[in-house]
Parts: sequence; structure tokens; C-alpha cells
Amino acid sequence: FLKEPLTASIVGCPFSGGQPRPGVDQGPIHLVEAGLIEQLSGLGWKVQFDGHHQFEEINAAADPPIGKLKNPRLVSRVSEAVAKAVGGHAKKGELPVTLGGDHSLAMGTISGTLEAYPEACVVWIDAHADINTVETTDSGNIHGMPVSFLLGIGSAVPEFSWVKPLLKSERIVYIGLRDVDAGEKRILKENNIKAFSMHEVDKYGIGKVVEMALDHVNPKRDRPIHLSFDVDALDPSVAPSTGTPVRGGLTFREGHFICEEIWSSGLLVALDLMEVNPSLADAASVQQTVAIGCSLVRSALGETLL
Ligand code: HAR
Ligand code: MN
Ligand code: MN
Ligand code: MN
Repeated sequence: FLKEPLTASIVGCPFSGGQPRPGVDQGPIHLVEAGLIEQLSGLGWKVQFDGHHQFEEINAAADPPIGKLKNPRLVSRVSEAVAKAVGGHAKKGELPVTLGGDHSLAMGTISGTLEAYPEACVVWIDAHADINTVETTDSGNIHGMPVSFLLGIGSAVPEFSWVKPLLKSERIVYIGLRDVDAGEKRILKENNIKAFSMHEVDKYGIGKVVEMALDHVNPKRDRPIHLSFDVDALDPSVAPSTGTPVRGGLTFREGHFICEEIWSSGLLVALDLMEVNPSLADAASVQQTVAIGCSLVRSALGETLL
């Protein structure tokens, strides 16, 4: 699906409005400063990066909650801008690499991908399912909700009417889950959404899990793949600098293996690397998390061990 010369278009999204902890907006800046662009060029990619996106600001007073949802107008407008950026790159046969920023941005990235490739499937790597609806969210943090908007489940919020329900429930698969709210568990069951939690990773091993995940969303291996990778899928000992760490996560190798396998499929058309928060934990942990963010992206873009 990608055009030659292989071109990675970096969509840097310094955005934190989908959750309450400041600092995740600095994630993309740290990833680029750590040398990500040069590293991808070194892998043979043509890399386009014209600076991080400058999003419009809406002050808190002008953006009161809608129901429980926090910063709804800001999240909606930023995600809409991201959808346009990602969709534009995808339509040109480039690989959009979105650097977050919190995971509410995936509402935009996946909308953009599905605009360009309606038949695409989504592989969502996360400790969390991010599938709360207006009805089920406790926190009101929209980074815990993007998948429900993409599926069009739960009550519609007029502010988000630009998000079209382009994602079918059989076209998304999860790996790494271990902190799923009761309401989210119900939604996953009711909609027959395939999810491989850490239990399945332990039971079958990551090799088998990735194979089963792709067999589900992409049985003929002919659909474009959008890989949305939340670094909190990794164990906190591996990637400590993130807003909602949950113990019992993917190892360093399991995370990279997923990226390597998706690249090997030849079907990757869009990548998100989300929830790196360089203001959390000590300097060494931050450096480690940022370095792993870069190496996950390299693995997804074809870096091999041999
Ligand atoms: N499920 C909880 C909520 O809705 C926590 C979500 C945390 N999400 C992320 N992204 N960090 O995966 O608030
Ligand atoms: Mn751009
Ligand atoms: Mn997430
Ligand atoms: Mn998460």
C-alpha cells in the first residue's frame, strides 16, 4: 500500500487534553530530540517532519465538561486536525507516524487511516481498552474512550459528530490488556471484540498471540494495518514514564516482537506511539522510556536484529 520511495511522515502531537497529567504533551518533543528522525533515515526511510503540530488552544473556561467528558471541545478539535493530517499522508501513500501525546489522539489517527483505507484493521497494544462510552466512563478522561467513538457505540456527543463510525468491531484486536473497567468488559463481550490480555500472552506466548490476533482481523493478510501502540502496554519496569502504569505488562522483547511481526506482514499503513510522559519518573527512567519509544518505532519500520 505504501509508495516508493518509502516515506514516513512524522505527525508530532504535543497534546495532553485527553487526560489530567501534564507532561505527556512533551512526549513527541523528547522522541524527536532523542534522534528518531535520524534513526528512521538510517533505516532507509525518507522522513518528512516539518515540526510538531501547533494545535488551537481552548481555555478551560470555554470548554466545560459535557456530561462527564473533560476538555471535550479541545479533544474533538485536536483529533479532527490529526485525522486530516494522518488521512492526507495516508492518501499519498506515505506512512503516518503519530507521536503522542495521549491516546485520545487515536480518534483522529484511526479516522484518518480509515478515510484513506476503508478496509483497514486496527491492532491496539495497551494495558487499557480505551473503549469507555459516555455512559460507562468514570474518569471522564477521553483517552480512555477513543475506540467507542470510532465504533459508534454509546450515546452520540454532538461535539464529536465529525468522527464517523468507520471501524467495525471485527476489525480491531487488542494485545496486552490488564486494566479494563467493568463497563468496558461488558462492551467487549457484547460487541464480540477480540482481545488478548496478558493472560493469553502468558498462556500462548507472544508469537502465537500475534498470529491469532492477525488471523482474527486480517485472515487473508490482505488488509492494511493501523498499529496503535500505547507504551503503557509495556511493563512499568520497561517503560516507567507514562501516566497510567499497570504492573504485569509486556516485556521489552514482547513489545518489539509485535512491531517486528506487523512490519513483516508488509501491511502496515499507519503507526501511533502514544502516552510517553517525560515528566514522570526520574531522569534515567525518562531516558529509558523515550529510547524504547524510538526503538519500537524502528522495529515497526523494519529494523531487524540481524
Ligand atoms: N479506563 C480508565 C478510564 O477510562 C483508564 C484509562 C487509561 N487510559 C490510558 N490509555 N492510559 O490507555 O479513565
Ligand atoms: Mn504533516
Ligand atoms: Mn491507551
Ligand atoms: Mn493505556
